[in-house]
Amino acid sequence: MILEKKNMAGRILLLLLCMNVVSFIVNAAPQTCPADLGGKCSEDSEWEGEFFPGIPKIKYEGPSSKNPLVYKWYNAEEEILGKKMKDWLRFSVAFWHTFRGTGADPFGAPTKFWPWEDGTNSIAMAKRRMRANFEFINKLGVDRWCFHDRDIAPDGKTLEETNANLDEVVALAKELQGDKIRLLWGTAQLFMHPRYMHGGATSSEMAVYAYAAAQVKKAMEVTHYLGGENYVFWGGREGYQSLLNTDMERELDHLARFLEAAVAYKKKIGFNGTLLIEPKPQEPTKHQYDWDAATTANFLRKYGLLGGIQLNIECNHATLSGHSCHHDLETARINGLLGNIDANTGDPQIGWDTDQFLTDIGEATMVMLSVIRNGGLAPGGFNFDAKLRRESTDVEDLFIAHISGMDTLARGLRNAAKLIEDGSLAELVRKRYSSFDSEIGAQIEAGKADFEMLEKKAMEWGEPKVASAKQELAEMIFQSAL
Ligand code: XUL
Ligand code: CO
Repeated sequence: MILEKKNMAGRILLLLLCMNVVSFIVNAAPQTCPADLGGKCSEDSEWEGEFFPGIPKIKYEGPSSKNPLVYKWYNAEEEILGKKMKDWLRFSVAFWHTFRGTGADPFGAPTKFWPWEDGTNSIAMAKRRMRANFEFINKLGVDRWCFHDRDIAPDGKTLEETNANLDEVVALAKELQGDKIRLLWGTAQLFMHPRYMHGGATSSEMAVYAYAAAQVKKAMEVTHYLGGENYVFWGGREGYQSLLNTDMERELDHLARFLEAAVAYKKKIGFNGTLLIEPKPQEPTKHQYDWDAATTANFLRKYGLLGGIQLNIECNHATLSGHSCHHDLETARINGLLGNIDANTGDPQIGWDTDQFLTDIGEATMVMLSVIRNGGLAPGGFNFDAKLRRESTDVEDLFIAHISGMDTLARGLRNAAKLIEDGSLAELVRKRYSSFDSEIGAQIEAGKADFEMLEKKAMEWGEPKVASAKQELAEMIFQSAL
């Protein structure tokens, strides 16, 4: 009997589904409030009260605190090497991970069901998420955020409608930013939609190139409107899956034309932010054109784009390209291109972009050595392009992850400052190259030593004495600062 009833209900559901009635019922009344929220969400879809009611404003308590919701190393106003910690670090929350990350992976469904989400991608939902974002930023006590156009506002049926959706959400973001919170950077998402399957600026389809240009134009306009300090290009699909069907030279030429047009448009609208390219070697494409800092620097040099564009180095991208984060930071820095850091780390055993919060103090210290040598990152900063693990599902985990990432970099800053103030590491390096401080060394470095002269000297001096590199001593000095 029970079985019969179930069968009957099943048949009715199937029938309704066939008639598209079920989806009609769902679509007819787009949800604007979570079903189980009771009084928290009113008719006009505005959220009442706090999004993070149990979380206080995060304060500095110092290293001896056992409270997970305080800073132990990051003390925003404290001065290190003549600059406040907050000005060295310029932290930013990445909207896409913190507010659009669902925990889904290629093998599993979403695991995060934040209380303010209603399962839709409506404008009302986008606005509510934006409010959650700013409450999060305020409670965390950071001053900056970053976004992709499509993660803050839903696609419409046409580009005009999509732009109007974006404008509506951006207007709210502008209001919520007030005069305290800044947009570190905005960017256009040119990788999710199927139209971008061959790339945006490097697509084989001219109409897609045009669509990508229109999307970037709009994203630059809203970034400018929000007072953005930078604008980022991450070419997720600007690369190839096979060289057999790809005209690499033509695609790279197109990418350069695209960036030239962006530089021109930036000037036209009076946007003074820095344009940044974010290198990544692969994922989702087999080969991405902006493989690493050196490849991207060469691309900029070849196409005469140096001066107009800098680099946003992401640690997990650097390690995917076979370098350390420190290597890519130094490569960017010595080329005068270090503009911003996407702060995260990968996993030594997993071969993809795991986007984890950095917790390795040694790595953070090396990162901060580069940042200090660069004189800081401004107008760039540290954007937490990092996400919770799929299995971390509490709202407080969002706070704990950011606090831990911020404390790690703050600790790196303190350690790097210690190393610089102590001076023994710099002295070790200086000594190592001291033979170039001689008269002939100075001539070599000035480009005034020809081969004939050097041959004469080599014969006169005989077999050179070669000193130890002192690597273990360097490692010992470095460790002593951690
Ligand atoms: C992807 C990545 C992006 C960029 C912005 O690996 O890092 O989120 O930072 O498009
Ligand atoms: Co990134």
